[in-house]
Amino acid sequence: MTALTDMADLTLEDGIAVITIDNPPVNALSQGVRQGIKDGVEKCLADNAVKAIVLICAGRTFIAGADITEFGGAPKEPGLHETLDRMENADKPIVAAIHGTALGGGLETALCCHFRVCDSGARFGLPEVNLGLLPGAGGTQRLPRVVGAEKALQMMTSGVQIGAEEALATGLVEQIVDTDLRSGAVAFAHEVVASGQPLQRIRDRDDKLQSARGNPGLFDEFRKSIARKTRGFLAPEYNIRCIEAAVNLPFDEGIAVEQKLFMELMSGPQSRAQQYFFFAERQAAKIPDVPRDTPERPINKVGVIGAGTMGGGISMNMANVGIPVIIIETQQEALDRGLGIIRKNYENTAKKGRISADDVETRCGLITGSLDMQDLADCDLVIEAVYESLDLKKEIFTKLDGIVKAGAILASNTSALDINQIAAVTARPESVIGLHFFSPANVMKLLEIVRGDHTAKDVIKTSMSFAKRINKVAALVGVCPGFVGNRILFQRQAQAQQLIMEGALPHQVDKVLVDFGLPMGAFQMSDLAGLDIGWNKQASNGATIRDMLCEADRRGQKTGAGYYDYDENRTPSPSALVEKIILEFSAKDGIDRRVVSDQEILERCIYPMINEGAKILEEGIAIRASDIDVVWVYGYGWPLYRGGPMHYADSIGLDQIVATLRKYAEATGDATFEPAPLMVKLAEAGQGFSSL
Ligand code: 3H9
Repeated sequence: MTALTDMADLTLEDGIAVITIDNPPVNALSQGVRQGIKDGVEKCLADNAVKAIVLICAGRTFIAGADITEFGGAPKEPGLHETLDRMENADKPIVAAIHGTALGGGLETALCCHFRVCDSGARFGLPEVNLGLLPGAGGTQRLPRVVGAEKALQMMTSGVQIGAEEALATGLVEQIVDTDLRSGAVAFAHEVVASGQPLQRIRDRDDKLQSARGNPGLFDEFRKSIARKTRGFLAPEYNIRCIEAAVNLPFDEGIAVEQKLFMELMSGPQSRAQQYFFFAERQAAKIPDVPRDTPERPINKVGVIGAGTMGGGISMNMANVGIPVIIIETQQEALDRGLGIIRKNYENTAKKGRISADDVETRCGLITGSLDMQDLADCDLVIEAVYESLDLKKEIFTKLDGIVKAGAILASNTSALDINQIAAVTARPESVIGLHFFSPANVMKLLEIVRGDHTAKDVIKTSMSFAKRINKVAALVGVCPGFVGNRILFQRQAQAQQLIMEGALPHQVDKVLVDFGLPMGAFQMSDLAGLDIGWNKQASNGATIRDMLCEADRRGQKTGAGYYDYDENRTPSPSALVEKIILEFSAKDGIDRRVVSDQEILERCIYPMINEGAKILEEGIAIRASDIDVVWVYGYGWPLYRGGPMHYADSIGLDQIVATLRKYAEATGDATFEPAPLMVKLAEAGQGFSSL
């Protein structure tokens, strides 16, 4: 064996050279890998004893892409293009042997080999779009030449992966090896040599592009089909343009289009934000005082208290990954309704073809119901998901403590209440934690995990791993009203209310927020959640706009009216009645209404959120600024291409945020605009949250 670099080595046996990449954890195409491949190929081409080359990876996966940590730095020789050109132009066959995930630059590397074999678990994808990019090493021109423009459009605009069988069917791989991958690939290389077959260079093919050439509407139809999902993102459109170039231009011209668009994306703010977020998400899994090797408690059975919208959604998460769940309700009718809704949800998913009819039965079979809390005795984790009443939650936890086996974790899905007070009613506060799911709980990716004063480290570790197991992204936060997500949301909602008193109307505020990239505005969100959350009919005396709307039975979407009027399809339209109520309120408070600009709406809704984020950091409620961004992207649909509120603040400059907050503090006299000391300190030092 010859070491090529510290990330690659070469062996030669019976005429077949094997270049092995070893760059844990994911064999990214770091400088040492590129150098190793290039040097290895050149060595083999110069050596008459070598008849063919196999490119394989050690560890858990084939090359999973370019090394993202190298992005933005000075280019390091050799470049990926140069390396891949050397491979594709080689006059000896090169066979890629693929296991794990061949992604991004990894798949592009494989596409520059002359043949590809894989094991049965291999997966393939060009996920650059998720980093705000497009495949920049020829992938945009080569993938459509292998799988066709239609499939390439789908893969490159979503980043979706395909498995080995599909790769074989589309011609992306020549063979699935069912023995040891390395020996299978070497045997394949021997066959290629023996047959004397010509080397296949994907750049020279265009048979798979013919159907797209005969279908001029293909691209615009495709654009329409993804418009809603990709609103605001640049990269999907740029990927499409590259595939159009692959279809309509010669290979080298297509590569030139790819290069130009790649550089544009790479130097733009969207990709910077999306790359930042890639690492933010992974960073969130790391808890400084809870080491990786902290033991975990086994979770084989889960109990959920409450069969309402949240309880039902939460339960589906477990059933989706094969964990049995028991749901507890107080009334048979409520239990039946909850179980019925779960079944309906699954049936709807099956109708869309996303799961099979068998899956519906399997998942529903994993969810049972009971009216008896004693049935929770053997659960490893119990998640309470009843309405937000501290007294009720305390009562439930007192009971649970006497029923559930020792060592079990007791969790509350509260979105704002004090976990410490809930834990204090039990004899095992170390086993109590907050698991805050976001609605719809079976869809939203975020799990805010709330650590109480006494929560044990193994309970935190178990909860973080459990989140991953049920396909959630977890962010660990501390106890304060509203934790990280809702505490920041309260600021925005309060400003939205204030803005409509001063002169804006709900639809104007919402439009600004939606144009910014959020999935819905402040008032649309209130209508969706229900204006009567926390509203008390008996105590209501028309003191707020919300009171007035609830008293008029305008309690949100569910009653067909709230801040907006809704038609039978729940399409909102501005309400003349609501406008009248708002105007009366302004008059009553002696406010002289004025025209509020869109810029003021944006700054007054968003900057106090950033300010609250800074306070949250100061208080140690969040571990890192990037964790706050994870909460807002996955819990509230903050546009990924803006990275999250804290990254957004850094991209604008904290000095500017501080100055703007001070301007509003002075103009309104509202102390919430006073910038947090931490932010002032960073701004004065010319730094951002990312420097913390
Ligand atoms: C590209 O290829 C551009 C080219 O087209 C053009 C170039 C000219 N680089 O996710 P995990 C780290 S763009 C550097 O927890 P999993 C990650 O940060 C790239 N580091 O594991 C983490 O570090 P740590 C296109 C990377 O098993 C560790 O590896 N490719 C990279 O759940 C484990 O990661 C992609 O976008 C990287 N490329 O999932 C693929 N990838 O332990 C991105 C990972 O310190 N990667 N790391 O926190 C993935 O999707 C997943 O990591 C993968 C494994 C599915 C591979």
